Amino acid sequence: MEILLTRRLHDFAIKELKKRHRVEIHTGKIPMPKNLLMSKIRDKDGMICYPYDRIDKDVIDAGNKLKAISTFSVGYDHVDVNAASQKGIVVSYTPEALTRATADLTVALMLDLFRRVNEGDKIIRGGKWKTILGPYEFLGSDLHGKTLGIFGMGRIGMAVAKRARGFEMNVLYHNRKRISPQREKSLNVRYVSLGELFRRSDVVSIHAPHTPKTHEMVNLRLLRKMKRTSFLVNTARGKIINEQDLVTALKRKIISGAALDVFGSEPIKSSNPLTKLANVVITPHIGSATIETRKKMAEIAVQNLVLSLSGKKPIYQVRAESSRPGLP
Ligand code: 8YV
Repeated sequence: MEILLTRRLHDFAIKELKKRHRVEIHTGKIPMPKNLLMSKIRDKDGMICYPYDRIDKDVIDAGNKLKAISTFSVGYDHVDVNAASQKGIVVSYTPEALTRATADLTVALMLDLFRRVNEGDKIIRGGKWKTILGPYEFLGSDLHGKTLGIFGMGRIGMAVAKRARGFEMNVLYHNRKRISPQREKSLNVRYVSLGELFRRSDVVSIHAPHTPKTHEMVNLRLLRKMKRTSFLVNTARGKIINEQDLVTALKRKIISGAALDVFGSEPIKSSNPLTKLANVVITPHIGSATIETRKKMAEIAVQNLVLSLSGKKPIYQVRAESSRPGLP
């Protein structure tokens, strides 16, 4: 069969695909312009795509022979799953593989906010470390005893909760559905409303999927509920936050700071107002970017595609939800 990779993948993964199928790898502009994507998908049976590829209804309809879409990600807000399922196209993804790596980065960002790691690095590189710091200078705060609010208690949210216990933090959470009492007990987490989560937490960390419901859900109204000393961390999807509102909240010191791995539109430009704010830590969407995790993701993305194309169930299939028409 004919397969499209919207960018190069690990050599072992390409070799594996080539054992059974003909593979075309896009090497030009990333993401592929929509017209090019629509023309390339026309004669393909399957594809491996990424979160920045917008696989909307037009693209899906252009894929006359398309049977399987395998995304190299846990997020699938870029694929119109309903449009695909209506045409019998199997959509698969790579959860689990990246849970720990993303949770680890979340903790790294949280530590950076609390202990001003990046800021310290910048001070030294900027030639501004002139004297040994005194007892009241350059202070951060303890993680221990602080309240972490997890918005979205799925796999990654739970992995973050586990890590937070190691730092002796109190953990609150909000989720579409409350998790079981046994799970709450073993994770040592308490369910609260979204408003309470933002009101009571010293740091709120986002781990919800991006859906029409969560689109720009974190806005000024919600940010105003937070304590002036609190922080926001986002390793999920940028579009869950209204970025302009966040900039306002950071500029007006409505919250103390933010650490962001994801943005409304990526890559962000150096002119983006977030890059000008001292109370912001930013990383270039690296939640899953470890050698081990990306290798595992490649293995799964390939297996998902190969299984789907041979008419079998992929390892991880995305199910269509009638409540989620179109793309957010
Ligand atoms: C990306 C991600 O897939 O899993 C997700 O949802 O956003 C990431 O793991 C990765 O950065 C490659 O684009």
